[in-house]
Amino acid sequence: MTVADPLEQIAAALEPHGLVPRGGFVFGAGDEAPSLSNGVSARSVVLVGHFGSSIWPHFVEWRRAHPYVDDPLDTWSKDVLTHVADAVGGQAVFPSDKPYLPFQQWAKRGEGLSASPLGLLIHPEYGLWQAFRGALLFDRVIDFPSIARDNHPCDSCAEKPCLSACPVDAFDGKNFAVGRCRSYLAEPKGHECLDGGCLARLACPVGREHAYIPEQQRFHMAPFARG
Ligand code: B12
Ligand code: SF4
Ligand code: SF4
Repeated sequence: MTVADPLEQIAAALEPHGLVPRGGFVFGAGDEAPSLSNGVSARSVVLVGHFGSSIWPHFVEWRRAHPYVDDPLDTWSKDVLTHVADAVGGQAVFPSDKPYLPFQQWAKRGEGLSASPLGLLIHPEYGLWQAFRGALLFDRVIDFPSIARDNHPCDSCAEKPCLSACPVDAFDGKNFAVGRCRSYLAEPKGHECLDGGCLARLACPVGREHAYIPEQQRFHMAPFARG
C-alpha cells in the first residue's frame, strides 16, 4: 500500500472549498514554533489560502445556511479548516486569532513571497489578489518541495502605481495610515473604494485579472467603513 503524500492529501481535502495549500516549512531550532494543544511545539506548518475569488461561491453557499453568524468569513474558515485538520492529522490556526501568528513571515518563508509597498505580500501570478484563511500545524516533519525565491514583481515595477492611486495617500511604502483610509471611506466620495475595492490595490498591474469579484470586494471593504 502506498502512503499518500501529505501535501497531496491536504490539497485534496481543501479543494472542495476553493482553498489550496500555500507552501510551508519545517520549524528549525531557532524558531518560535507555536505550541500544539498537547503542549508540544509544532514541527511543520502548511499555510492555507486562496487565489482570486476561488473561495467565494463556497463561502456564499455556506453563508446561506448560516445567515446570522458574526465574522462569517472567519467562522467559515474555522468550520472548514478544523474538519480538514482532523482529516489530515494536523491542528488548525487562524490569522485573525490573537495573539496574532506571523502569517506573512511564514508565507515569505513557505511560499517564497515578498512584501509589496502596500504591506500585502505579492504573488508573481496572482498579484495582491490572494490571502490566507489559516494554517495547519503538524507534530511531524513534512517534506516540502523547494520553492523559487527570485521573482519579486515589485523589483521591476518602475512606476509603482500602487503608491499614487490612493486619494488620501494612505500608503507611503512603509506604513498604512489606516485612520486616514477609514475617514475617507466614511465620506460620500469614499464609496468608490467601498463599492469597487481599494484603488491602491487595484492599481497594481500584476495578476489584475484575478482581482476579487465586486461582491467580494465590497465584503472585504465593509469592515473598514465600520471602523
Ligand atoms: C492587524 C492586521 C491588519 C491591520 C494592521 C496591519 C499592520 N499594520 O500590520 C489593518 C486593519 C490595518 C489591516 C488591513 C488590511 N489587511 Co491585514 N492583517 C492584520 C493581521 C490580522 C495581523 C498583523 C500582525 O500584526 N501580525 C503579527 C506579526 C507578528 O506577523 P508578521 O507576519 O510579522 O506581520 C507582518 C504584517 O504586520 C506586515 N505589515 C506591516 N505593515 C503592514 C500594513 C498592511 C496594510 C498589511 C496588510 C501588512 C503589514 O509586516 C509584518 C512583517 O511581515 C494579519 C494576519 C496575521 N496574523 O498576520 C492580517 C493580514 C496581514 N492582512 C491582510 C489583508 C488582506 C488586509 C487588507 C487588504 C484587508 C482587506 N481590506 O481586504 C487590509 C489592507 C488595507 C486596505 N486598504 O485594503 C492579509 C495579507 C495577505 C497578503 N497577501 O499578504 C493578512 C495576512 C490576513 C489574511 N487573512 O491573509 N490588517
Ligand atoms: S504596482 Fe508595482 S510596486 Fe506596487 S505592488 Fe504592484 S508590482 Fe509592486
Ligand atoms: S481603500 Fe481607498 S482610501 Fe483606503 S487605502 Fe485603499 S485607496 Fe486609500
